[in-house]
Amino acid sequence: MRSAIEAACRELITDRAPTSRLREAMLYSVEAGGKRLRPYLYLLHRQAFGELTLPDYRLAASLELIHTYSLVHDDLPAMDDDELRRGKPTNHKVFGEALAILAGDALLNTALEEIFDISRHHPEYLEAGYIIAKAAGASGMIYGQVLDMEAKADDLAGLRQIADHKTGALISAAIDAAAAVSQLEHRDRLIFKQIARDLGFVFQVRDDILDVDSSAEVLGKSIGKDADQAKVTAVTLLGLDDAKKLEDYLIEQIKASLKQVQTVDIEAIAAYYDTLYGRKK
Ligand code: GRG
Repeated sequence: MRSAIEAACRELITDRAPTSRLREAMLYSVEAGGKRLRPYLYLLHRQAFGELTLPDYRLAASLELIHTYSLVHDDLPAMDDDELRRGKPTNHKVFGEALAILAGDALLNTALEEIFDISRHHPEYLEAGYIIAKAAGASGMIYGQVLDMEAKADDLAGLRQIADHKTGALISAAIDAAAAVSQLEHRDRLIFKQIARDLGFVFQVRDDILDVDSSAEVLGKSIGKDADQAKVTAVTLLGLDDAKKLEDYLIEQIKASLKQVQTVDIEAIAAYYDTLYGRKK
């Protein structure tokens, strides 16, 4: 599935961006690597909820393009000012700040063009497109980034609010978009919304843990940034041991929620979630 996702990402960009330095900059960050978590979550759930069809790969790739744009912009000097991403120099270090901004913009726009294109041919994808666009926007990921910049969190509720938007929104959208296309039964859809919310938070808590408990070689990005920037994270708020306890608690919540699902075979989903818990990168 990974190679299918990566082929679809490349196709989306080469189909829509003419040969140029802009296309190069877009491909550079997408092809630098990455876990492909969001497209994989979409395809995995879509497969479990229904049956995968051709547009699913392109919708999944759109999620990865949106995620990659957010990383390119997050690394800019005006934001996190990072030099390393996915084990490579960040986009602006290679292409300059102006082109990195435009490459990020173009990745987002390419994803939205693709989602519109899929939806005009297959109206059953329209709701999924709306879910994804909303999650990426001013009440979702971008809002989360602003909350994070303003460092408003000084308790667990504040931390969760940031994580739910900055990290959780797109992860949740991947799962809920799959539910929408598959017309998942209402009760199970609500359960998966809760699961997705917890999964986004546990993913962020692990990210906070790795920032103090890993290395740049393993992660492919700078570590210790949270402390440098005096960011409030699960680790700075709770300490490393309690952050790990919070992670364990969230994992138990997800497992309990999965047991409530009635109309879906959850085996493959549960097995994949298990690979995310305690991830090392
Ligand atoms: C700039 C609009 C805008 C949003 C930025 C994604 C993001 C929001 C900021 C990146 C910084 C960060 C630590 C975000 C938390 C989410 C997160 C863990 C992102 C990294 O995602 P991975 O681990 O990355 O899935 P790969 O490279 O594997 O795809």
